[in-house]
Amino acid sequence: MAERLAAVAGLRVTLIDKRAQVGGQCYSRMDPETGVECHAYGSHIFHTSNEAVWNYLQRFARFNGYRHVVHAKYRNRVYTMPINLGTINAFYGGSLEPREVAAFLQREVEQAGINQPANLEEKAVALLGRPLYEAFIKGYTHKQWETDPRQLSADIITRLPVRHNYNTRYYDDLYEGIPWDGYTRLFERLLDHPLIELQLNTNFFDLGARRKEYDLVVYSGPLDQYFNYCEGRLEWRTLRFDVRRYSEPDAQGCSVMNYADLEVPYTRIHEFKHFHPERRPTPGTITYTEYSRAAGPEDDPYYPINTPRNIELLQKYQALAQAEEQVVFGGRLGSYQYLDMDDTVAQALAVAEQIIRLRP
Ligand code: 40K
Repeated sequence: MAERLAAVAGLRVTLIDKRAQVGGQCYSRMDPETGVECHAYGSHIFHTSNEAVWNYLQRFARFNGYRHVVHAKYRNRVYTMPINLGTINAFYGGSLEPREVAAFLQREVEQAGINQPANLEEKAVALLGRPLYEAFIKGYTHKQWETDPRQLSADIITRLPVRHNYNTRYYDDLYEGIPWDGYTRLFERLLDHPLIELQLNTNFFDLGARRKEYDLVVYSGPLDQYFNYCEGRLEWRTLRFDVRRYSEPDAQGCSVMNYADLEVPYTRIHEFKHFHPERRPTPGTITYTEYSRAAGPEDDPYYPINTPRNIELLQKYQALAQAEEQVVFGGRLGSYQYLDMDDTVAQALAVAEQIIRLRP
């Protein structure tokens, strides 16, 4: 939004961030010890089918040819995700052909005998059958949300993608890639405009009377914090990463390995060097082991938790936000919505355009 308001409308923009760096959760940095660029807040894989968003970002970055594939370990075997013909054949030790998959899954589902799924577990079993659910959904979902899937709502999933072929690409969008020289460089180029001033290490809530110097505020912090949590706190999941460095070139052989067993306390391991196959090889590597937990007041919010309580709270805050003059709320934190990077950009472009069109 800063780039659009400055470059298109010639408006002066101050970008305020409490962190020491730009880019929010997309921030990436070179690890000096291994020479590997790490996504400080977990893996970010850009993918979109939105031509406008893709074309817009081409001004600030070249994207490499990375194509995301997710591997998953379960009981000491490795599979690919989402569930595809390779996963099914490896898991059941079979050699099904594409035309046989639908009938095979139907028999698995019938065996489970679930008519009216009452929770996420029953819904998933009604879509996949019990063995595939128990291997690939049960433990992983339990760890993500720290909740037994029988306690989660069935509406969380409407469908579970199962590929009846050996396509292992995680995303089916038209465009995909990682910025050639990293996400942080993308943001630096985006913000490199004489009308944009950066104020890092600055808490928006410490502005006090200086708030009045601005005609418009674009607020992308937590929605409930803006209103001093007056209706109660919106709940989030946060992630914690354990960093490990290796003096060998490859630790796990792929960028993201999911851990499906409930007994393994972490959810995923990220090995960032695999996001840049085009870069010069390095003798060492670095991994981030991911743990999920409920966000406390001091933790970075990552994922909204869409329980009835939070949805009800959100509606109250949305009403307050509507009534707030000269403030627009946006982004994942400002809207309490899980947003992919491309949707976040699309939202920002649309709101910026509206502001520019309606400006006095
Ligand atoms: C959503 C609403 C959630 C929790 C945890 C880990 O891998 C990711 O970062 C995203 C995945 S995929 C996804 N698509 N929509 C949500 C909608 C809340 S979260 N997710 N959630 C993800 C996720 Cl501990 C990953």
